Amino acid sequence: MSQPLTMALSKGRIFEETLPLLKAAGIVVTEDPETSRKLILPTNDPVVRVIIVRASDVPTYVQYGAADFGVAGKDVLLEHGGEGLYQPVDLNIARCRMSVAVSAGFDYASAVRQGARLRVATKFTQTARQHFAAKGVHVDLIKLYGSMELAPLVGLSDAIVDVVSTGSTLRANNLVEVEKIMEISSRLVVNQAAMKMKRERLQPILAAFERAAAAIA
Ligand code: PRT
Ligand code: MG
Repeated sequence: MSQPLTMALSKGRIFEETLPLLKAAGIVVTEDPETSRKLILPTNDPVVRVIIVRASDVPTYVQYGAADFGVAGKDVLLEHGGEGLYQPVDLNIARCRMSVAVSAGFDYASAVRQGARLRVATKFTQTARQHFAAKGVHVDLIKLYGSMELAPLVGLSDAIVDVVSTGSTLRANNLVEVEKIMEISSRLVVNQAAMKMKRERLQPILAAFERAAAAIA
């Protein structure tokens, strides 16, 4: 008797970088989410399927057991809170850093020193709140859902908190990275009930992911 398994992934870099890990576990996704309109993708293993969701929705699907496991960035997991999830493996994929950036002319050091209220635009309000609270800096957080780089350019905020990889988006918009908050990579997340009930099916996949991830590190 084989238990069906559902894995939640987002399109783009997480899907692309998870494919080799799946391959190490003997799983091949047989449709391409970039060209298929299907949200449920089959694999070569009749009991394993992949659902395609927004990156920030992966923890929610796994938390409620709509997916048994999935892959999510640490940035997304910190905002979600991790309730109902095991995070057994750091996959070392989709690596980037969470940073503070400001307009090239803005004197961040004095703004922070003088104890003025800093206006910070971000999608990552939990992470930003914690970071500035730990520094004792007063902030007004402005929640955005994307294109954070625009906010300082049009006077919506003094600073942004965003993930950065090459830094070319910041440079293209005349922004400067003034503080690194943390390194980010993607984690395997597993529903806590599934970890117990479907352990037999999940364990070999987790082990293969762990071995493949160690090889990337
Ligand atoms: O796109 P959507 O709104 O659905 O969600 P998302 O942007 O969170 O999804 P996606 O697929 O873009 O990112 C998934 C995960 O990849 C994130 O949760 C991060 O953990 C990780 N990751 C790694 C990144 C980046 N690198 C990255 N560069 N996520 C986003 N970016 C953005 C960055 O914010 C910048 O605006 O890409 C842009 C270009 O970055 P530079 O520095 O290379 O120019
Ligand atoms: Mg994106």
